[in-house]
Amino acid sequence: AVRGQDSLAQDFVEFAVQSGVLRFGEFKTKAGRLSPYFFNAGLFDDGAKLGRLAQFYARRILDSGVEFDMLFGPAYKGIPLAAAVAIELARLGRNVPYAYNRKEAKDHGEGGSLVGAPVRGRVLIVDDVMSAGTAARESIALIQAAGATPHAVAIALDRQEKATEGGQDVPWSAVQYVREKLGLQVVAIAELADLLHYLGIHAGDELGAHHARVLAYRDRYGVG
Ligand code: OMP
Repeated sequence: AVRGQDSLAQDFVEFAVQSGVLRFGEFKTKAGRLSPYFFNAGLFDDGAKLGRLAQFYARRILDSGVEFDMLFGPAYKGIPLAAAVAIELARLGRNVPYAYNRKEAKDHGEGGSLVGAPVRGRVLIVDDVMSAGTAARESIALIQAAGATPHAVAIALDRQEKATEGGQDVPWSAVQYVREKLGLQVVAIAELADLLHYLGIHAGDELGAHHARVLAYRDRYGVG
């Protein structure tokens, strides 16, 4: 698909910018890169925004044709995402179980680190952003340890940048690694190319000023 002209992705980038979720400036990423943009999904911080976000995920998931038996939301940011997407999918007629993990295993009460529906079958992980891929690997390991199959990942933004291994940049992105090496389907509402397309369209206004900086970042850390 020609992602730069993907209208769902363009609508999503606009929604993220207007919600203050996608910001421009100087940000340090988890992998230690100085990025001219940052996507903070925690700022979809009211019911209307979270509901609209869930609609974007659900449409992408259903349009992709990806198969799944349940949703999994990795702590912490994936938890409200998986819950909201589960509600939206049910509203659209596709009711599936969902589960999430806690970061600290409990030694009393229900015990264990997984909460919600039993983790089994083909699991669709719902997460926010994939950059270098550390978070995705942790979720995959958790699902495997529960005896289920990590089958696919749905994210809001694929930053399309080089993954890191042992602190070194490698020439493929985390999404490419998860798709090609781990064999999971990855569905993203938008990717870096969509953001660049959006900034290109706004070349005349104040957002246009960020276009060159994001292009320079892609030249340094991006993948094809
Ligand atoms: P990886 O685990 O390296 O793929 O990075 C993904 C995580 O980085 C996300 O779950 C966030 O915690 C954080 N992040 C963002 O949320 N937004 C961004 O634009 C960039 C990052 C990041 O640090 O790379």
